[in-house]
Amino acid sequence: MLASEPSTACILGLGYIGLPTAALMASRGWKVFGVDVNADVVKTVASGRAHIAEPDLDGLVQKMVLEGRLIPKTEPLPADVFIITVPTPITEGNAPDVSFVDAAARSIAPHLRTGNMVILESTSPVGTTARISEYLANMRTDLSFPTRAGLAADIKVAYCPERVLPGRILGELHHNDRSIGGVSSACTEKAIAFYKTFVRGECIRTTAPTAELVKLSENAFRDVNIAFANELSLICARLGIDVWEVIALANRHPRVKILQPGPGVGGHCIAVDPWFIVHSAPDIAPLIRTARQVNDAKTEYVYQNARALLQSNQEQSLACLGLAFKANVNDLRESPALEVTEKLAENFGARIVVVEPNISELPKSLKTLGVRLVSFREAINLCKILLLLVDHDQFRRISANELEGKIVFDTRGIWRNLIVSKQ
Ligand code: SAJ
Repeated sequence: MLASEPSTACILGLGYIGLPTAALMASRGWKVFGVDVNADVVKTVASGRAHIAEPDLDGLVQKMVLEGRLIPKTEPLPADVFIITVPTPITEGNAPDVSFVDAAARSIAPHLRTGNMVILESTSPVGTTARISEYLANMRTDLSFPTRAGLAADIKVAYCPERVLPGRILGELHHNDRSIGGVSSACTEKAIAFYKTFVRGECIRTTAPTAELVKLSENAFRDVNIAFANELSLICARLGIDVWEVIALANRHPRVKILQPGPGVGGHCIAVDPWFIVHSAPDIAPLIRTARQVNDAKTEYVYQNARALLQSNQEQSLACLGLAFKANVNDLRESPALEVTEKLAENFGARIVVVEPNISELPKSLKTLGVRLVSFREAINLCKILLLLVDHDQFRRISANELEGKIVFDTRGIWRNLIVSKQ
């Protein structure tokens, strides 16, 4: 860190982005107050552990807490830089819910001093950064903010989205390029100097609304492309063609890169963020909206087909292989695998067993329906029907012999060379 740089930061929200960012900044010389409204999270971090499973995070958190550089708190404290990394979910009607961002802004308002910077990292609808600047200006009339005072404002406000991939968060936080948009150009410059203290990727100047839309566009782009693959998988199933072979061969074209079909799209980002764009311009976003619907419909398709297999094999059990939203993570949020499993369990109860190597306990919703969590080997011994929902590495370690005599529904195509799979 440069000697002239400010040295204390306060990060609001110790989740998938906040905690790794706090630990990484602490390791680059910052004194970081890590704030979370959940006292259990604060307690876990204070004991030197990460409450989320992410490679290398536990060790780094432990080291930074022990060295006194990462200080977990339930309330914000005065700092040079405030970074908001709280969740921005969607409502039942697919509208953005920015109430956690507003609450975080409210909580830092009393601590702001001239020279401070507020950075929003949460994925947010276009206009949120300027709105937060106004929100703070109304709470702190003794200070000036860039939406009203421009370059000379006492407080600088900027937007800088994260774009890290769960499973590779620490490395990507350090190496990914960042789009950084201030409410004024002075805010942008100050935010760039800040990120350069711990990011090795390029820090690129833009405006706050552009940076907000860049983040949403990245995830909507991926969602639309996965929807294409999922739609293709339905077409191939009807025509009796192996979709994975079609994609592999089409991708030999130098300008074609089709993504992979699956049981739908999960996680807290790609299944959510496109709705922020649709919400901001509903009459002119039919493609983005339809992609969401296509991906959600794929989950229903998988459920209906698995249900039919159970109905036509009355005496048999079915193993749901994987609950996580994607391969090799323990995150079950917005997981299509979990959704399919819950619906099957509601209808078939104890005929369903689950294998999820990344968790030690089933979610309550499944436990109460009589579903058991078993090992991969046990599931193969117990069940005639195997429903592959997540492409965890462990599920790749199986031989053609072990699949013999099984009814296999492989939604990820990882066993396509072992059997004639059904997508
Ligand atoms: N999926 C498919 N087919 C594919 C690729 C993914 O069905 O070909 C599914 C996955 O199984 C999963 C979902 O899509 O259910 C999302 O997985 P992902 O690995 O594509 O993305 P996330 O949600 O883990 O992280 C994304 C990333 N965004 C992009 O790649 C554009 C990440 O860089 C962002 O930082 C993150 O969202 C975020 O926080 O917004």
